[in-house]
Amino acid sequence: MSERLEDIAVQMVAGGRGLLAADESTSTIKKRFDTINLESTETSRRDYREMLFRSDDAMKKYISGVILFEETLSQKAADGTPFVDIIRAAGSIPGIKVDTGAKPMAKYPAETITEGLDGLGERLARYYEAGARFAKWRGVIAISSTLPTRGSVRANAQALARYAALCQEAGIVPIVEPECLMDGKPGDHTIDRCSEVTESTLRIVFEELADARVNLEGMILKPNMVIDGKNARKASVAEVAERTVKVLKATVPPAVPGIAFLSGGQTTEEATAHLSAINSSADLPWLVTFSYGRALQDSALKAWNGKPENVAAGQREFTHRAEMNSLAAKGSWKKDLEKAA
Ligand code: 5MM
Repeated sequence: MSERLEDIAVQMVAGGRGLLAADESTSTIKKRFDTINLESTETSRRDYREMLFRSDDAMKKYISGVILFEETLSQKAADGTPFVDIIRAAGSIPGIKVDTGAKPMAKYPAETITEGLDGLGERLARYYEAGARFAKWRGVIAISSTLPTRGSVRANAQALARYAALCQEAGIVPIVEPECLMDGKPGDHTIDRCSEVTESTLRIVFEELADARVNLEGMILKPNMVIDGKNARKASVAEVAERTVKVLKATVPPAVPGIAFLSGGQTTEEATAHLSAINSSADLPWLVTFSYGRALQDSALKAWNGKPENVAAGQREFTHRAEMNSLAAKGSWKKDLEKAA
């Protein structure tokens, strides 16, 4: 496998394959497990993730890489095989979330700044040794009638750019994730407001990436789609696709090899339908795929329900969602395929 950043970046988004975001921090995975009344322990987290990573068909055909939480990068399956080896054996690339979370931003009420830059160079060297070839950092941008502020967008964009430069020096492809929240509070913003905020955020992010001398060919962008807030009316699939493509074309240079969307609180089927419609648009200058957390995992988590006898059922659900999203990454998903399954 090539170790050039540009080649790894293309491998992450090409061929209708996409990324599995399995990097839930300990507090987020606890929330997910609460929905199935399962206690979050090192062992239950291992069992759940082993179920996903050992879904052979899904991993080989549809998943180009997995974003891991630090604990999982060095964790072993029940039989002692390192997770990194299982992921690699399926032809998929191990990656790691390296930010330490979005924290309240001083003097900016209701906004956050993502932390984790101190000592990041040394951590990246260790993650590279452990097998990670890409990383992820998520900046969170709140949307309301008065937010975000320019100060918070600028600070988050600068942190994303510093992180991306450090990754590239360490031989690791940075996933740059500026998430303009669909499901923040109050979440009643219109698609127009989302479009305006996403466009100005991406402009600032690319300014900061240029100032930080980040090589655009050796990175992946992980943006939100342009969509109504979770508590607002729902625009049609065609409108979400059209408006998302318009904003991305206005802001993302074609030198960026790939865009891998987050799902952000959309239902599993919405996230697939939107991705497929986006990929049906003409003349996209980048490869466009998924980097979903909830939209790939929700149904698998429910089917597994924390029980060893349900591993195969969980894997079937995961494989189905991965296949549907792979079709969407080629613009060829159809609703009937869901019903048929
Ligand atoms: C899987 O969730 C990721 C980690 O979240 P926390 O740091 O809060 O635990 C998250 O960053 C994720 O990678 C992206 O937001 C995409 O996930 P969704 O569920 O929005 O597709």
